[in-house]
Amino acid sequence: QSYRVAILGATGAVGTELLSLLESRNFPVASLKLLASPRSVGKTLTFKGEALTVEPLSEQAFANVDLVLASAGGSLSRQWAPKAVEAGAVVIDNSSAFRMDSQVPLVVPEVNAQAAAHHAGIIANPNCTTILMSLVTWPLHQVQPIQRLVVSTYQSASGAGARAMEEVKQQAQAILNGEEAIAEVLPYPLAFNLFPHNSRLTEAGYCEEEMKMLNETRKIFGVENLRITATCVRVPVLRAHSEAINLEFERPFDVAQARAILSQSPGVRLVEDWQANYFPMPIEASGQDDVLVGRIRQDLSHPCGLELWLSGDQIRKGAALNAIQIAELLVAKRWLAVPTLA
Ligand code: A2P
Ligand code: 11C
Repeated sequence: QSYRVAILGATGAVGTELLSLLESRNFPVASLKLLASPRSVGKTLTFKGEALTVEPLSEQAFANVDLVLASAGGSLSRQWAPKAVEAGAVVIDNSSAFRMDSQVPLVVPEVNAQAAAHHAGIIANPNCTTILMSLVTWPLHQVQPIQRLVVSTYQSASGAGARAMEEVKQQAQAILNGEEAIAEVLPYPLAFNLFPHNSRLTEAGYCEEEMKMLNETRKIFGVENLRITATCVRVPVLRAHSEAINLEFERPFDVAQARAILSQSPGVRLVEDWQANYFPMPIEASGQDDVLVGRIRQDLSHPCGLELWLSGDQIRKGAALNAIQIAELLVAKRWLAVPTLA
């Protein structure tokens, strides 16, 4: 069996990766519709050697579509995902619009695949930093429940979209030419700089990106009161995010055991050469499916603490790959249907 697929936001950083993963992973595509803004309508993108023309969003766009992969931002998802479901499609949504909705499963297939069984047409793809962190910490949490998690992120420009990636390159070029770096997409120049994450600040003093890490991890793990805190920072890297994670357990977690567990965990690759001081780096994580983890060590400030470091491709496992894995899961389990009301 094959499926009629639409990509909403097909021309974006995540959209183009969705297109290429549908092809490289041989997803059973019967037909493919590419949707983007009026700016891109008429452009062509290639799928399996065939040029497909980008179409506009419209009331009719989701007719005769089984699966929508949405990555055009929260407000468009909020507006269009319910219409797509009404038209009979299942939506895998990469935006934050529905993630905390109790009717909407929030899924990292290696962690909580079963949650996807109970959807009402929309399944949410978590925030990228949250996906990378949960993939790496879940296997340890299975052995000993995490008591407290402290994370600091080093987030690439790609998290702010294709235009932000272009902007940071132009800024670097400008600075090398002795010119002024201009910031239009991101709030400040990112080249040769960094700044606390550019999402809106909440009253508690955390930005939205940090709150997403807290709330989404609790939902994915199914641990409502998980003690977790985050500091998110944008760094001048193009497409892979990195994270420094401190975990506290009830009892000491043997470092060799943690290493053995992570070297066998799905979607994770252990990258550690202590002699060479060689550990995960965003340039090496870019374009990779696996999240790279390493620098696993005992926290010297706490007998039950563990430190680790990861780098993962924000556009792949942080977004498009996770969404495609959810789609593959729905196909394999025969969950790719909008439930009808009895
Ligand atoms: P476009 O390329 O035509 O602007 P990114 O996250 O990389 O910035 O990508 C955002 C995606 O969402 C792009 O494909 C973009 O299309 C699409 N998009 C933005 N605004 C709209 C809109 N009003 N209608 C449909 N798609 C949109
Ligand atoms: C970033 N993670 O790097 C963000 C972008 O909730 O999907 C994606 C925000 C989200 O800026």
